Order: sequence, then structure tokens, then C-alpha cells
Amino acid sequence: MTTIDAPSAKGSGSAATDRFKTERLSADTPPERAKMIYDDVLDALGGVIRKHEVTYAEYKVLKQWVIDVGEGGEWPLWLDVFVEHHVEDVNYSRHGFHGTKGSIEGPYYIPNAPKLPSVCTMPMRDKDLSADQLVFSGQVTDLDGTGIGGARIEMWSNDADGYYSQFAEGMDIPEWNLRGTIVTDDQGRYEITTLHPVPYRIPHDGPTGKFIESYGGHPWRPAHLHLIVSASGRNAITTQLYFRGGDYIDNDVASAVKPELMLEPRKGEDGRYHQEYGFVLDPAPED
Ligand code: MBD
Ligand code: FE
Repeated sequence: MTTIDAPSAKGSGSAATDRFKTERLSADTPPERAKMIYDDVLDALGGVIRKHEVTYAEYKVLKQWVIDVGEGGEWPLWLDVFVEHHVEDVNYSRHGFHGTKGSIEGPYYIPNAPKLPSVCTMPMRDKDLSADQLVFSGQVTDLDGTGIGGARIEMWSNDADGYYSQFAEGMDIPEWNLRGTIVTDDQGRYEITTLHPVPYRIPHDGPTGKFIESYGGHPWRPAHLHLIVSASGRNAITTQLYFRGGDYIDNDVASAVKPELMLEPRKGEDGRYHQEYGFVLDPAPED
């Protein structure tokens, strides 16, 4: 029997690329702003090349690597791991939000996961149920603490083997495994039982893995839950939750950990971990 200890970059990368391509977003960036951004990007890049006296061999390796990332469908993976955290941070700050802090979306979100009631268990297989379980409960509120009934908590996480459903070709994972849209009760409350996540290696057998290897880095992310919490008239917050003291909390390959997003669950007499955590939603911003 062959065992695969982590998702293949080719399978999950190209699935992320195919999904992303369905979005076809536009940003309405005026030419003056585009010009300023391009000038700064190229100046910064030129500065790095001059500072480090980048060689022709290095330049050609870069060229080949850029080609490989595209052909492997790994741009969503590489960009979300190494660049998205800056975009997330600057946009949270720009709005002057006060509610729950955001974090990056990453490449493996799928919208419209099946709805689940406010008290629920995430879709899991037997192998996931035999891992540690986390009972995650709390309330979605406004800034003043008022509960928001009918709020939506979209949650997704990797399974006990480190795979995300719909991004693990040939692994035979049910379509909506560990994905769901939980709808809060009248008071905004929820109690979600899920797999207690464990540290996770991003797909690293393709060009993104090569990139990490080239500087002697590691491909690990700390254990995390992905969430998008939304309600009408409120700012939808995309975030992640982590576990205090866990491995890779201080050196996440994706630089997406924040101190406000830390859980510290206690093991109950039922053998499951328990954690209360509330989400506070800002009013929807104007832009
Ligand atoms: C992940 O699971 C993830 O959360 C990010 C940000 C990048 C790659 C895989
Ligand atoms: Fe993730």
C-alpha cells in the first residue's frame, strides 16, 4: 500500500486555480493609480536586484520558476501564502474596524457550503471522528454586544490527514467534508462540533515547495480553523482561529497568526475539547 503524507501541490494547486478562474473579478483601478503602483513595484524590485547584485543565472532561475508556478497552477497557493497577509492587514486597518480581527482567506475556500443548524457537527468521516474533537460555541454580536440571529458562519478546515475537501484529487473525500455554513439561532448563538485541527503542511511537492526549500524554510502552518462570519448590514469578516502554544504559531509559513485569534480549549470529561469564542461584527463599510 502506498501512503501519501500530504496533499500533492499539482492536485490541490490546479484545483485552486480552476476555482479562482471562475470568479473573474475586476478592481476598477484608474490608470493613474495603476501607474503609481507599477512604478513602485518595479522600483522596489530594481532596488532588490541592485542591492543584492542578482546574477544572470539567478534571473534565469527566477524566470523558469515563474513559468513553473503558472504551469503547476500554484499562483493562488504561492500568493495567498506569501502576499495575502499584507493585503488583509492593510484593508482591515483602512476601515478602522473594531470587531473580530480578520486573517487571510487562503486558496481553499468554497462558497455556498451546505447550511447547518446552530447546534451541529461538521460533516466528517470515521477517520476524522477518531481524532480529537473540538466543541466550539459562542455568539455572533454587534459592536454593542447585541446578538445577531440568522448570522452565517462559514467554516472550513483540513481533515485528519491534512487535506481540504475539493482540493485533494484522487483522495476520495466527500465533497463537503469539514465544510459548512452554520446559521446562528435567534440570539446569535452556535455550538459547532468539529475535528480539532492539527498543524498542516501546505502542498510542497511543486514550485512553491521548491521556493521554500531554496531558502531552507519549512512549509508548515499552525493548526487553524478558517471562518467567514457574515450577517446582513454587517461587515463580513474572513478570519482564522489558532491554538495558543501550538507548533508553528510563531513561524507560520503564511504569516497569518494574530494574538487576538488564539483559542485555548480545555479537555472536558467527555474527552472532547471545549472552547467558547464570540464574533463581533462591525457595521458594513461604505466602500
Ligand atoms: C492553507 O490551508 C492555508 O490556510 C493557506 C493560507 C495556504 C495554503 C494552505
Ligand atoms: Fe488552511
